[in-house]
Amino acid sequence: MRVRSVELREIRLPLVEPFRISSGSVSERRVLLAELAAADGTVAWSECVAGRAPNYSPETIDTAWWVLGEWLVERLLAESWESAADVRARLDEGVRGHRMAKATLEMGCWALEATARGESLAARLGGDRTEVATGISLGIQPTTEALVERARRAVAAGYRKVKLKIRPGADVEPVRAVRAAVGEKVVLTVDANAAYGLDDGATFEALDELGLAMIEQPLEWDDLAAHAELQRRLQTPICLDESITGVGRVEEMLALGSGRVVNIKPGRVGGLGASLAIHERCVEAGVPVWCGGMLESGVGRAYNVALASLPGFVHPGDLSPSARYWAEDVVEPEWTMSDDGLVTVPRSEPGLGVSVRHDRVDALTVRRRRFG
Ligand code: OSB
Ligand code: MG
Repeated sequence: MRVRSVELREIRLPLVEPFRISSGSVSERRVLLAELAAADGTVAWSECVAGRAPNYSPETIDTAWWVLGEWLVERLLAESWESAADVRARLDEGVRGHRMAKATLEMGCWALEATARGESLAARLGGDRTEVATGISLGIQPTTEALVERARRAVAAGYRKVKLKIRPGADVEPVRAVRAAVGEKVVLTVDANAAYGLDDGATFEALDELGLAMIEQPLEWDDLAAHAELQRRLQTPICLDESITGVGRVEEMLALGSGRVVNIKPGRVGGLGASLAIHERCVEAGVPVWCGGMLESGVGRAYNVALASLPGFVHPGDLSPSARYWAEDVVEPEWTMSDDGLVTVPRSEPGLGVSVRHDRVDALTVRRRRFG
């Protein structure tokens, strides 16, 4: 295929409530959307997961906007490709890092390819599920009571996993309170977003007693050796998020024993090709994976849901329905969840299975740039 034009846009989407993690808070999502058009007329939308601030990864929406415009789009427009699986290598030539920016185009190419072949994205990726299990990620709350209330509501709504964001000073006590409120049977996890060090031993010992399904990214985002040291001391599996930037980091994790679960976010690892490689390697090694989220709009969510339909995704994903994030999404139909925590994987139409509401996207657009 050959991509003939790319239009980048930034839209602003207010969250229904602010989302706080250990390293920062967001109340309005700045979302970079891309519209790719192929020479044969096929169109696909994709989304960049980078946020306003470099507090999760070094990338931001502004670095992505810049590197796409300066380096990446031009490269994609220059040549045709046999398979979307080949696009990443081309984007990597002479451009280090910037995985979220690269993923924007790479993922769009998978959707173009699926659409042109008349296949759903899930089918194109090799996923065979018709629905995927969903968990909720609850941000840090001002009080323990507020957190307990949200956790109770999430369990009542049917979510199959409840993940609590933690930071030093808001960890053992609120997590213990949630565990007491929801009971032993609820799958509970915590995500520190790299807020701790190996010297926080007492906190980890206490968390280790709370029956958590995993502790996500407790330590420095790029320190696999420290995670290996911590994993040796804990019963609870460590799940790596920020640390896994590609399949090479999975090899290192396995060699060092840095974790026992992997959170795959296609944006973080540079696209769907890398996600498939990580999935495959983890299945082979017996490491459970699940699909993380980055507060995506309904566009990015379509890619995550399709990916989570693969067999190695054994834990519920951070794939909440549209209404958990937005008063109104930018796609139709909006993403919904059944009352037993399942999201339907679109399989009956080619491509993403949701359409972009152009009127709404136009109204929310604060900048746009067209190439080709
Ligand atoms: O660490 O998983 C994370 C959101 C922004 C940045 C990092 C993370 C998250 C989430 C959100 O947990 C999950 C979701 O999209 O529902
Ligand atoms: Mg995380």
